[in-house]
Amino acid sequence: MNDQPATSASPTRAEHAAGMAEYRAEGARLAKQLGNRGPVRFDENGKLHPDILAAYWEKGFYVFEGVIDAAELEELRADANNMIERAPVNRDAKVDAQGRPALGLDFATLPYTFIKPLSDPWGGTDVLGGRHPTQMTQPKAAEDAPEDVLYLMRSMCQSMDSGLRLYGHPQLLTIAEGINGADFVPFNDAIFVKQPGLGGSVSWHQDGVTHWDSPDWNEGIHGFNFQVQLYPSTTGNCLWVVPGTHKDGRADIKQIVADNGGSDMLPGAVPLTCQGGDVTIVNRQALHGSFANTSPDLRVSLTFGFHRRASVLGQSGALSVRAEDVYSEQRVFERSAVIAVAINARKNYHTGEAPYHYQPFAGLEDDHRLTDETYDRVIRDYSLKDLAI
Ligand SMILES: O=C(O)CCC(=O)C(=O)O
Repeated sequence: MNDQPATSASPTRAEHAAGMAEYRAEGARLAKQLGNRGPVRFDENGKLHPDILAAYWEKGFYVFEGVIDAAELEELRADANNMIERAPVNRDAKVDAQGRPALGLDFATLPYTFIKPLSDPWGGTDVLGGRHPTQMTQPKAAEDAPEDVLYLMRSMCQSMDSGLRLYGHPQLLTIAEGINGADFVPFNDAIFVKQPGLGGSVSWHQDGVTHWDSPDWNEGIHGFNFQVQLYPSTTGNCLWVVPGTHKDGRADIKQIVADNGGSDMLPGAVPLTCQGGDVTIVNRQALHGSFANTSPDLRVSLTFGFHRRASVLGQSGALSVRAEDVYSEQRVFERSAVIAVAINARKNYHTGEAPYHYQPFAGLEDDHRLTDETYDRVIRDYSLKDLAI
């Protein structure tokens, strides 16, 4: 990581926010013209509506309004807040702010990542396959800002009961099926926490790293990510996307930033503003990023992705997965089992809702009920089996 404190040349929080005001307004104006937001709609067969699919494939992202109802949103907020409160007090600590053992000390990998306030930890580094080649503006934090702030929280299906149930949400899984086919498989999950005046940036990047030079390359080959927004996400704290870039192959980000006079305010980018309970999908090949949160608003985004099975099978570990891992049939089955257990966890809780039928586990539902045994076998440390490409 490269989360060094800002220098004396860095803007203050107020200067950063003011310097972006015009860009934000222009982005919001462009976003309104795109026609890729609204409630989720399905066709007469219960499949994702073709008009939504067409808009997604054209723009590379879609904003679904009001997918998560108020009761579920409250549960997700409560569980995410619990996870935040139970984080270690800093990156080296073992206890939370109240002196309790931090959550996740017994996980194979600690589920928290910390950074310096308002920093860009990945920009201009080799981490995550070097996919963030330029660094964002890192404004100066306030004098009284903490040393370390939370950036990412992982393993939501293990850390949050409501997170496991969300992973089995029938509408979200129907969207995943519409994009990646009925035999779709999981990627990973991470919760981005952008605290007001403290949250760091995520430098401009494209997510995928495996298939850029593949003879079968196409606009859907690296899958997509959901983001479930727990709070309103604004032009001051949200994710930004350059529409249509998922179709163009690997972007020369260094050149794009250089052509923009070195500024990280890339032309044509649009903000994915949302209300709490809205859900976005972003193609993992789209050029996207987010700025340091110099706004007064918190953003918490539950982020989890899905792939086409064919994109993953036989590939090797990438991004935060060990390069020596191979995505065999067995590995794909074991990671996909999290979906099957999540569907059952949701069915037990939301008894009036029709559960999603996950084709790869047809006939195997009884082996994937949520029990102590399946928890240990499937959910515990499931992120070690992530399928990153
Ligand atoms: O939500 C953010 O700020 C960044 C998300 C992102 O870059 C990603 O999911 O790849």
